[in-house]
Formats: sequence, C-alpha cells, structure tokens
Amino acid sequence: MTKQDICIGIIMGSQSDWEIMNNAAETLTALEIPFETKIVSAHRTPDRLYEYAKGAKDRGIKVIIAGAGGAAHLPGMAASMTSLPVLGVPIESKALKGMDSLLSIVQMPGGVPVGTLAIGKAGAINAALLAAQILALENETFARAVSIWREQQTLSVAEEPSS
Ligand code: RP5
Repeated sequence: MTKQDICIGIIMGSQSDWEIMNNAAETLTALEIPFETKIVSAHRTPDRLYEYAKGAKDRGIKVIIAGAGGAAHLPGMAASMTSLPVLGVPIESKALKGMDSLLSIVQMPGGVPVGTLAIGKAGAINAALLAAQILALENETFARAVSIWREQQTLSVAEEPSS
C-alpha cells in the first residue's frame, strides 16, 4: 500500500451528520491516513449504498466508517454487502438523543457484525482511531502515527487540575 491510496471510507446518512463525522475525518487527517467521505443514505439513496458497499473493496478501501442517526440502518446494510470491517457511529438524534441510533446500529443479528462506537463525537474520533489501528497491523507508517498520537495524548494530560 502506498501512502496516497485511499484506504478508509467515511460514509454518513445525511449532510446533517457531517458535524459529527467531521471528527473522524479530522482524526484521520491528523494521522495522515488517506480517506474519502460520501453521503450515502440507506433509505433515501439505496442504490448509491449498494454501489458503494459492493465496490468499496475493489477500490482499495480497507475499513468503512459509517455514521447514521435515528433508524440508523446504514452501517448494518453496508456490512451486509461487504466483507470489509464496518465501524458504526451512532449520531445523536433530536427526539431520542441517539439511543435510537445506538440500538439500531449495535443490535445486529449474529453473522453480520458492525463494530459499534459511542454516540456522537467520541464515537467518530474512536472509529477513526480504531480504523487506523486495524490498518496499522500491516502498515508501519500508520502504526507509528497511531503511536505518536497516543504519546501526544498522554503528554496533554496535566498532573493536576488548573483552577
Ligand atoms: C439519518 O437520518 C441520517 O443519518 C441522519 O442522522 C438522520 C436525519 O437526517 P436528515 O433529516 O437531517 O437529513 O438517515
């Protein structure tokens, strides 16, 4: 794999998900891991979802990060159409604060896994880090980037709270 190859796909059900999913994009940018971003709705653009999930592996994508809210079928439907690892990010919904999204994504039937992260920003950041760690298993550059990111995080934690 060369450094320029796009290897992570970030997909989301709506433009409205970008505010949260942008955190995954920013994390991958910080790690210098190439990614693409697409709006792919399980309900509003089912044909686009089919094409994306069926074609992702052949295009060199190694991990898909999928964010969706409410009746959040995007990660599960994507996982049903590809053997790539799919990481689901539940978006916080207005009505149920993301509990609907979380349960929709996490409760997959046995046989079609979706690695489900926390609701919202933390989930988006961790999805990116987890995707990076998966790629790092076979890519020393990415492994180094993850390691440096962790070291910087550790260094950023003060020993005492400031008043
Ligand atoms: C889901 O419906 C999207 O993932 C989004 O979180 C939610 C609401 O979408 P919009 O009505 O804001 O487009 O499909």
